[in-house]
Amino acid sequence: MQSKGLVRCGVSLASLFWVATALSAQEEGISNPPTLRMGIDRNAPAAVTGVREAPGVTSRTAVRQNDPGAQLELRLKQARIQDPKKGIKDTVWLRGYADPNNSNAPGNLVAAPLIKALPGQTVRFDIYNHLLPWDHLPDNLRQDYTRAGLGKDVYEKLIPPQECDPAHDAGSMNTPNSRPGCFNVTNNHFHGSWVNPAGNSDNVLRSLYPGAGVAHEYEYNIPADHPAGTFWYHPHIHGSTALQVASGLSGALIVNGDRWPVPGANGQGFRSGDIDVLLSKPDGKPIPDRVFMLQQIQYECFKPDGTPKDDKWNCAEGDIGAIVNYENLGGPKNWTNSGRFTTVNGRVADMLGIGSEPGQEKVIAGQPERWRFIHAGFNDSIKVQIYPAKPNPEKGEASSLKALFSKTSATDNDRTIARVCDVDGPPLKVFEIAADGLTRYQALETDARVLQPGYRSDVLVSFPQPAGNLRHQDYCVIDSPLKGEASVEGSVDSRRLLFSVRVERNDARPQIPEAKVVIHETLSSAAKRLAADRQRQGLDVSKLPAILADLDAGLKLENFSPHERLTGQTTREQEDAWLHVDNVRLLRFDFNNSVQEGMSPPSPGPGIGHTRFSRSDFEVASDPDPQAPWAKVEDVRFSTRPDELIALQLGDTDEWRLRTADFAHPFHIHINPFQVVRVTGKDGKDLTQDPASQYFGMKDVYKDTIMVESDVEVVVRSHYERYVGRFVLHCHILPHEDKGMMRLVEIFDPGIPGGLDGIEKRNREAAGSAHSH
Ligand SMILES: [Cu+2]
Repeated sequence: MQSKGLVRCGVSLASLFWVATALSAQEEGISNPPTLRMGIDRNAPAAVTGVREAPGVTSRTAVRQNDPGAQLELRLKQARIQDPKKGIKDTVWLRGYADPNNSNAPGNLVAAPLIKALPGQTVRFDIYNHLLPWDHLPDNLRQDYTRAGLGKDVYEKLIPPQECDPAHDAGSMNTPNSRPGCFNVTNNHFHGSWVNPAGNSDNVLRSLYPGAGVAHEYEYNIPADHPAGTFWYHPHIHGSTALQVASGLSGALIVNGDRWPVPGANGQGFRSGDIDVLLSKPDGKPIPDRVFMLQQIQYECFKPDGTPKDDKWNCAEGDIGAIVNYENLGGPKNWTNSGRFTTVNGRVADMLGIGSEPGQEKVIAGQPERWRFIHAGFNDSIKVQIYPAKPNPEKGEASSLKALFSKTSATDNDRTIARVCDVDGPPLKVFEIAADGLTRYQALETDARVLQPGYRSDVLVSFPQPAGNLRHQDYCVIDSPLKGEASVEGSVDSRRLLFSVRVERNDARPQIPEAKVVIHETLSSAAKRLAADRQRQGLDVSKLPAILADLDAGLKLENFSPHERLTGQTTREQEDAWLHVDNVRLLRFDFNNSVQEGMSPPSPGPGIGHTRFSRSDFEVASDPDPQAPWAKVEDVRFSTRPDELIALQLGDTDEWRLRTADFAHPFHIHINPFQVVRVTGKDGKDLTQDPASQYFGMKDVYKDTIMVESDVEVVVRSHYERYVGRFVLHCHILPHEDKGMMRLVEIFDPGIPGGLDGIEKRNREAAGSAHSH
């Protein structure tokens, strides 16, 4: 169909050749990352799996032999990454996750497998850490590496064995003198998910040492009332997080839901629905659902024998790309100088809507799609904007953006974008329905989404019909410049192509209305269709009129937003009425001067200061001046000392006032998300109302990660529900976290005698007596 259409319209031979090439090469074109094969859930009741009815299968061991379940194998993995400087693919060997159950998954992808989950499901998988010295590797891995031309000498240069004494686990890695190291030790974090932080769930204080055949079992009990949305997972071992995430160890975690909003018990309140139910086509099937893992893999080049090259950012034929330590990892200048690109599902400047593999469905004009962006890097803030390609900017180029950008270096990107993408015209409008995976109260119509490290943004897009008789129109999805103080790079960068898109003519609907109308129509008709289904089954549909009225009133999604408001409805006066706030917490990032000292143990080092006012203190004390230097706040590097623990109480709602003493740092806290109350600039201006600010449209939005610009106060509120235990908050510039910009947090059950004051007092006393021994 595709090539017939092209022939009929007389598109140039060059583009025909290119399309044919793309179709024949299985690994060309952007597709969703492969899904982790979950296997039989050996802990589920027999009725679900049928396993226990199988003859001879009676014990847990037998079940395991029969079906090993989901596995993530951490190992050195070969990937091929396009280097547009030279227009060739580099061979890189990185710490990566393989899915041993899915041999069909493209082997050269750096992105980790996508994990799909449902509310109420327990997600179980085993991590095997095979980052072992050569002589301890399982035979099959040693054979794999040898076959791929990687021998013992080179292998041990790429992942040198390191002394990581288990006795020092909580010590050497997690004390005030902590420093990066132990790059072959790992663990796992479900970023943004609301789950148990302890045991073998979302426990980032756990250490998985390398060991052949050792299955580290993870069990994530996704509660039945967990919101559906876009989350992600990555290792979170202190001292190694940045190195491992920079190697591509991050994957999407998608929670799908099919809940329809219904009134609460006794008619009080309501149970929110999942936005997923509104995102279906007239035939009831879901609209295209694209996942974009944005990774920043800053590999260096090594000679074929594994020795470092002087020209570390230019791999020649036969060279090996790898990330071996922190020496050249991260840092604004390093990233820019490296010429590396943000990869999208492991691809550099590739194209969406081409190819014929599963997951490479075409993008059709006027058919809405859900795009889930996940910022899994830390080197570069990303401002996503979508522009049409210019019509025939130069002979042949209009239909081969992919070919053009696969050979356009980072430094040439800005010029080439100006030449072939219509960046002088308006960008495409997108509709953000969820921030950090959590459905907004109202979709935000915008022409740009700023993604900071750790952020997610779910947007709905609908492309217009290609002009004239053209069969397709291409688009440039670019990373536009951000001002320095708004970004992790700290300086204005130039435009880069993230990926291009081929949009096909919609023959079934010649006249396509504007995107807002298409999206409204899609959501409303899905609501009506599903309500009719429910009505036939005798299920509650009383929310339908409110849902439709909300959609009519500017795509409001009140019934699909999973959290209740912790803020006053609109005004500062209402917010300040302290209706729900138990504690006010001041928190400040402070990098001090260690940035110049490299990664040797810096002193005093980056840290996060924190101080707490209980509600009663706070009402007596005067409102802390948002512009004051917060002299009382003590900066503390990551530590497990009890007196430096931030103690929270289950059931409390706290207000967090976030600031930075130097440059911008993204704040992230595990387990419970927070609601943005206000973001105040230096002049007292509310930046959530300023279209030029990255905070625009963020008022009342729930998130788990938020950039704290210098000269800005970010005020958020969080309610601690269900889960007690220890976890962390930290800067999501991961090398900062590894250097100590992280704090230990613990949620305690309420009712402890003396409350939080008592815990803090006891912790101080415990630390005092520990020191005197
Ligand atoms: Cu930071």
